[in-house]
Amino acid sequence: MASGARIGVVGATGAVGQVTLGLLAERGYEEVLAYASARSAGLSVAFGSGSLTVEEATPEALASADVDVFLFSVGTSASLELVPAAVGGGAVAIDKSSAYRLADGVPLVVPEVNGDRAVEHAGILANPNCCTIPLTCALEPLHRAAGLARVRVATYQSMSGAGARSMERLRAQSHEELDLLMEWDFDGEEFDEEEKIRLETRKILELPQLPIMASCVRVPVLVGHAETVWVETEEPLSADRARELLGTSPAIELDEFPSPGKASAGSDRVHVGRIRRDQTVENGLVLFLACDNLRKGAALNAIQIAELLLDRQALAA
Ligand code: 2RA
Repeated sequence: MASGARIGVVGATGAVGQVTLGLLAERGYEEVLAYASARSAGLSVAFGSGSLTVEEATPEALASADVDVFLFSVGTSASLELVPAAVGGGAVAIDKSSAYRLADGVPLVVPEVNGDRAVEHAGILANPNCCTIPLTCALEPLHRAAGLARVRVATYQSMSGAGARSMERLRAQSHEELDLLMEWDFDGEEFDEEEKIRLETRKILELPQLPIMASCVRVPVLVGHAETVWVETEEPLSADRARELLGTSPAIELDEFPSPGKASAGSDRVHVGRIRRDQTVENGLVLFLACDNLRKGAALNAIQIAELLLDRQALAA
């Protein structure tokens, strides 16, 4: 049983780390260790009805931890330093930063979309960006039915995507101060967030040439990312058939008017609705989706990847 495994949560005091601990407790994991930077070492974090003491995440501590799976939700540079140490100690690392997502030999996994790829790891697996995960959940059934020819996406991303401190900042703001933000790294044309959505979607769907453009903004919402998606397919696909296909996907919940509020109220699925014909192109559909970026967009997806591997190990034992 997966819940008998020993799990290390690195970045346990952050927004995603805390959701990860909550989900592990809900799923019955008992052997869980919490790690964070030196600044947070010694703090207590809630775990189920009790708490865990946070240990400092050093390469030495992770290498000697006797853990089956580490779930990393730290920044890219910390992942680059710590993940190899964790793997060197014999654990599998599931990393939520962008450090390894596009690396050859590192599966980039959304279990409902390309779960079969998880077994191809050499110690490290990557969890996609919190917009890529729901996007690929919606695109994959459409691709299987009619082939994707082109994708355009506009995102409306919540403050929790920028971390716990940004959530605090939003809570402290007056209504007059609220605004859209575009604070990702900018190369003069595109935000790195937009490039991540393109490159990760291509890798997950195994469509290296897929024409795909994203335009991202952050909105004054605490939790829950939303996206408008314009899809062109190679073969005709009616909105009714698309709705039927999406409705049978285990990752998706159909909703007439999806919203971050509904998607983040404890929902583990990607909420998809407003599925309609795109009247501007021949084989086009438009849909709207919302997803809890801390759960399915991050913590839950990583735990589901871990469980794919742990369940497989248990079956083989
Ligand atoms: C964001 N994708 O919402 C990121 C989360 N790390 O900005």
